[in-house]
Amino acid sequence: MSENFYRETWAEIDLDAVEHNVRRMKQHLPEGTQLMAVVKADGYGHGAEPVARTALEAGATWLGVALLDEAIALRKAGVHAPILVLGWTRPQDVGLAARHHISLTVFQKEWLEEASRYYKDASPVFFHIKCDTGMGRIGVRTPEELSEVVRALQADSRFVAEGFFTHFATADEADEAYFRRQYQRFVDMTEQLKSLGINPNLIHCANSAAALKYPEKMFNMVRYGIAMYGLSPSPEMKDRLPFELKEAFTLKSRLVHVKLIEPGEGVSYGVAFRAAEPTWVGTVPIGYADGWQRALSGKASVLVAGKRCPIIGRICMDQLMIALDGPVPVGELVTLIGEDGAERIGIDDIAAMLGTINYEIPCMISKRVPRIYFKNGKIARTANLIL
Ligand code: PMH
Repeated sequence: MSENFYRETWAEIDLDAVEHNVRRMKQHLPEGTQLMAVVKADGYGHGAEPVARTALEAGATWLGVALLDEAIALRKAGVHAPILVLGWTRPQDVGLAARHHISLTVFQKEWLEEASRYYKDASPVFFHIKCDTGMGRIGVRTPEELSEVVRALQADSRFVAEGFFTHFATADEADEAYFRRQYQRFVDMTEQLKSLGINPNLIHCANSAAALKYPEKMFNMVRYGIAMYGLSPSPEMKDRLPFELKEAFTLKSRLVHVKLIEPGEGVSYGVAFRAAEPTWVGTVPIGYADGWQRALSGKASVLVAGKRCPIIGRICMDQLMIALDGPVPVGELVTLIGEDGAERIGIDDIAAMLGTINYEIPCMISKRVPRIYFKNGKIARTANLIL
């Protein structure tokens, strides 16, 4: 299928879907609201750089990552757009961030004092102040803490307050009470910020859920993650989306072995499956080391020639077995996530089987699974992440 990987298991990333999801969100937001494409964790497992480039072409103006390392990787790949590191960075790395024109999140006065001592250059460093309005993760929590952070920032003339933001804990839930409280706290803190004499260019609070539900109230930027990848922020929101989201991630493989086993014969470690009747068994070269978790054993199915085939026995490190209706040739396409004929296995289905959220599913598909990128319906590039 491609020159740069040699295995029969791969993920297909539909960049046209990402483009659609960004364009529709831009249309959904009031004119002038900026869109930050959240591409942390290698673009939620889809690939940070291709997703970032696609999102920027479709109208995003900022990129969001969790770590300075992720931001530098994007710079090294030649991405020049503004990037914000959403998590905590070591104060001694402030110079590194500045050299790469990467904006940092701050919320600790001691951090700013330390960073000020470490930083030896004259060029400005751009910060977004994070406030904790109820997520309970990182951020200033009180008016006193906010004043202290602002003072520490103002104490170094090279430090620029470029943004002010918070993050919601429950924006995807039907009950809005906690969300409203967080929103009001954020409004109050933005007022306090003004009274302290700083007016950052960027004020942002929305994740996908908040941007989908309350586009008019989201200040001048939204941070767009899960829905950019075509996934609903929660099962509750799935039937109430304001526009269609297109899922970007599919997972495919090919049968590498097919055989008929006799009644009484077993399959895989521990012989958790034993044939009750003559059974056609297919071997698929994907396993838990690819992120196809062992906990999916006995739960997930795959699609072969438009039919659902259950995984039988335990999922191994690199392979799993499925029950086939009848003889199928080696090399036949196997769909683990995606559509085949009238059948479809969605990321949400796999998440439900594992008792987790859709966010975790593409993130768990390991680097050993090459990614193929589609643009304008054609293969645009392939990425073998381990070679
Ligand atoms: N902003 C911050 C600070 C985030 O942590 C995230 C996602 C987003 C924006 C995007 O949210 P969305 O994907 O719901 O649109 N962060 C996480 C997280 O830490 N765990 O799951 C998602």
